Amino acid sequence: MIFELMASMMCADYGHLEQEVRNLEEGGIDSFHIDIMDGRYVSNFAMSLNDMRYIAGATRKPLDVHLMIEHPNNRITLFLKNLRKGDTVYIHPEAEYHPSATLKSIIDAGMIPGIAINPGTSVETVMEMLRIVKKVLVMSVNPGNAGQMYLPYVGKKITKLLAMKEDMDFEIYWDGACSADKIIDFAPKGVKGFVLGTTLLFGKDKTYSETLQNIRELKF
Ligand code: S6P
Ligand code: MG
Repeated sequence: MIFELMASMMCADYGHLEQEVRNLEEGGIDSFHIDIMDGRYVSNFAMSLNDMRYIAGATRKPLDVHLMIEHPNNRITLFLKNLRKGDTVYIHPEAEYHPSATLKSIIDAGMIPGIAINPGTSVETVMEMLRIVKKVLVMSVNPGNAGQMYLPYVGKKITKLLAMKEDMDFEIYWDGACSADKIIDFAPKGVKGFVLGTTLLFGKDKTYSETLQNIRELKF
């Protein structure tokens, strides 16, 4: 079964960031998930523009930039000019007055446009944007922190999105508390990729190569 695995880099060891990138690449990670937080849209500060720039320079793999910031349009060029064509940029629609205009800037810069949907956000409220974006990042925890508990009511929303994705031409990605049983359950249904953080990948007694290989060998 083909699905993508992204490493949530806010969970990495910043004392050895370049080595972390190398080890994840060697393990076969598909892309690097960059959680940018401004302390306003979410209460936490996670990665910064500099962190993103550093990782962009340390790898040729795609970046998956998740903007948890207020009014991303005010700052979008700062991010876009440090990314490569084919990288993904997710915004949270409720953080912007005119989210479709911000998505257009992302598209015009050659990046893949995405929206991130919070656990409490209904599909109905982002319906029009589903026709603009190529990726929908479904948050299965509230944004702001790694290491939270999965919120089970999100499963029904994924089922709803799965029924719409062909017609509206987008792919679904999972972010938050991703465990092996979630991949076993949702990859065969059509969820295209999974962000891996502390639940499955970081801070374990296995190497990244071992963990990623175990995931690739899951029985469906
Ligand atoms: C949360 C952020 C996520 C987390 C990821 C961590 O605001 O968007 O990308 O970093 O969920 O994974 P885990 O397994 O620790 O929840
Ligand atoms: Mg994220």
